[in-house]
Amino acid sequence: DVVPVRRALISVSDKSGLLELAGALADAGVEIVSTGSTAQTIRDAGFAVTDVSSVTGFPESLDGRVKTLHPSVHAGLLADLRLESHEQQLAELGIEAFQLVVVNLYPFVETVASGADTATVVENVDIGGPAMVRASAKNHPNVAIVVSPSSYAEVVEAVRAGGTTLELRKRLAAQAFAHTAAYDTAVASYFASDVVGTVAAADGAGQEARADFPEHLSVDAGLATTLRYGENAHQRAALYRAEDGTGIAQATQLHGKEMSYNNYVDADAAVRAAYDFAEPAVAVIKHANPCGISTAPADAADPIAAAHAAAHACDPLSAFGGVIAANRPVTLGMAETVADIFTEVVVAPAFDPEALEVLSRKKNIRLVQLPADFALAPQEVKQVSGGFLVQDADRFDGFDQSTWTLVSGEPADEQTLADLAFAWKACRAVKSNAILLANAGASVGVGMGQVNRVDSCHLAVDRAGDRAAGSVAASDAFFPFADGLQVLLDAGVRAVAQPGGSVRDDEVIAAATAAGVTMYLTGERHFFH
Ligand code: 93A
Repeated sequence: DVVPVRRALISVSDKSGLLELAGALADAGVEIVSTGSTAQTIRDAGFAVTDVSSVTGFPESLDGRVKTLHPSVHAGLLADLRLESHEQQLAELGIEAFQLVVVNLYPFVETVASGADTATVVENVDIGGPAMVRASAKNHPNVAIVVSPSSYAEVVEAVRAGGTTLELRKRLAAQAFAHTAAYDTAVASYFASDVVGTVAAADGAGQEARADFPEHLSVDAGLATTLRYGENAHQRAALYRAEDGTGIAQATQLHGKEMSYNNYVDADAAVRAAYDFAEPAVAVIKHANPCGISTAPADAADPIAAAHAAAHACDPLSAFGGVIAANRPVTLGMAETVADIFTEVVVAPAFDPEALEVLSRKKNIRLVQLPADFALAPQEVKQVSGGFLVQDADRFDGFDQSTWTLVSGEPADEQTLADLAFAWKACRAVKSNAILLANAGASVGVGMGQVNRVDSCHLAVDRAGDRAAGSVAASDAFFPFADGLQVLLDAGVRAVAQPGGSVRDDEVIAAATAAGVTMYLTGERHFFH
């Protein structure tokens, strides 16, 4: 079942590793047939190459839309040479078979993510490429199909050793079909959703809202998308994109059902939380609050997967149906874990191709990609009845822990300081009154949105369970009395960071001191409502 390679068809958009491959095939005496710019690249490097147009007897036409879509190519891909009749027909037709096909497709997902206009996106729907990939994969008893530069080395080795084995060709065929399936899923999602690429005209509600919109945000009605409904099914809604190009409104959906109003709100909160960290970080959000936030241990092999696992572990019960943001590309490792958890949305700066493939198998999960130059919006707008409130976004720009004041206990060691810095930043993503317990760069208990700080402390401690003892705590605003802090001290926290500034700071500090617990005042409040 070893098939020696005499003739290869190469047509690639991603030209990485192409010349090494062409050189190795040329050395092995393989004839290379190739398309447009792929042929040019190979020829420029000094290797012999046959233009596909001389095989088809037909020029590459319609701006490249028709290059390889021709019986002279496809009969050469599909002939099953185990059958005498196929061999005979090829001979009669004067068509030569291919034993190796190397194709990667027009960069559709990347083109969508770049914010290209609809015509450009549509032009990047590859037709001839997937046809060759699927034909070759079907005919794997005769043809080896390669869709990724990461397979070049293995295939070259096989060519040199006398040919490809059935085991290899079958494995490559499986990758090929998975690849075209994921590709078509991305294309289908693009066409199915008007959130993506095409900008729907705002409806009447949108136009009226536009008239009242703060002028300095320069929102253009042309940049609006009508959403299916608002927070509830009976409310009309639209998304307006600010012209400054910042924030979640600029994200591109790669897969899944249309983004809803609530999805946008939660995705925004998730991104705001994850992007507070320079190191790899993941936030899992429900109802605009974190179920968990985590960075990755320094020695993690797959940092973003480790960060996700720890963020999920904080409160797995609440994470059901959550919205996840990662501040690094989603890896296969992270994707495999997420695929097992019911998740509404995953937002990230990128998805590794294998991760996209795994997650795209889930019909309902929404995969949303942030632009490469993503920045959070510099200002926040909140609607109150009859008007808008506008404020500078709350940021940690120039975060400097050395400005904190030690007011109780021993100075924290390096690990505790790092944990306090993490807890302090993570706490900012929690709706007030916010208390966040953390350990080893991950939240272990979150108390959010209560109308008194004591209840938030109880909630954080209850959620942390036996992880409360030995954790560090952060509070988004000062403790007005010692009672809330006492809940944390009784639970055994080892250190606390809070802004200070209460008229009863002395009582609060005395409680920490009596418990022998380290406490720092940060001097800055981070309410989030
Ligand atoms: O426009 S197509 O759908 N029509 C074709 O006949 C065709 N043949 C190959 N796209 C086609 N391709 C794609 O062109 C390949 O999948 C590959 O991504 C790209 C390589 O073109 P070039 O060699 O001109 O860069």
